[in-house]
Amino acid sequence: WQEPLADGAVILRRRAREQADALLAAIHDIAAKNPFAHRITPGGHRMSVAMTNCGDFGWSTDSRGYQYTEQDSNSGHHWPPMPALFRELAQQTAHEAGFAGFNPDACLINRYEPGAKLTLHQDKDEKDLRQPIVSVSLGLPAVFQFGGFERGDATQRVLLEHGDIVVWGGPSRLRYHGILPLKPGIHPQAGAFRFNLTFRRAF
Ligand code: MD5
Ligand code: FE
Repeated sequence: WQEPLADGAVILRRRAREQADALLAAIHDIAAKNPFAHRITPGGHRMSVAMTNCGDFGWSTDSRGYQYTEQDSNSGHHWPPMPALFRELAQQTAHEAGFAGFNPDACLINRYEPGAKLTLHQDKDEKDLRQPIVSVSLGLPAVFQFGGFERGDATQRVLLEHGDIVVWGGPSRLRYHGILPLKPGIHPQAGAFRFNLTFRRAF
C-alpha cells in the first residue's frame, strides 16, 4: 500500500517483498566483485555504514570529498552492471509514485550492522536534483529520520522494514534525513544486517 509521507515522498510498504530473495542474492554477487567497504569521510571519520555500488556510476567518499565515479577506488574495477531486476524495480516504482521516465545510472548499496547509523544529511551530489531517488530497504528494520530543509528543523521518525520502498522526489528530494543506530537482530533472509539500495540519476 502507498502512504504519502510529504510532498513528493511516498512509501510503498512491502513493495519489494516478493523480490527480496532475488535482490539479496544479487547484492551478494555484486559484493563478491566489489566488496562492501567503510569509507573515510573528508572530515576523517570512518563511516559505520559499509557501501558498494552497481551501475555506470558509484557513490563514495574519501579525503577529497564525495563523488560519483566509474570505478571502485578500492578494487580498481568498474562497478558491476546494474541487474535488470534492480533497474526494472526502480523504474516501475518511481512510475507508481508519479515519476515516469526515471532511468537510474547509479545504485548505492548501504549495509548497516548493529549500531551503524547515518547522521542527518542532504543528498545533493547528483547533477539534476529534479530526478527522484528510489530507496529499497531489506533485512533488519531501521528508524528513518525525515527532517526539513535546514539541519536544525524538526524531524519525523519513520520505521522502514524489509521490502519497503520509498520514492523521494519533488520538494522532498532535498530534505535532511538520516538513519538512527541499527538495533541488533537476526533477519531470516538477510541475517544480522539491514541493506538499502538507493537508485539515483547521478549525471
Ligand atoms: C538509507 N540512504 O536508508 C538511506 C535511504 C543515503 C541514504 O540516505 O544517502 O545513502 S535514501 C533516503 C533519502 C534520499 C534522498 C532524499 C531523502 C531521503 N529525503 O529527502 O528525505 O540508507
Ligand atoms: Fe541520503
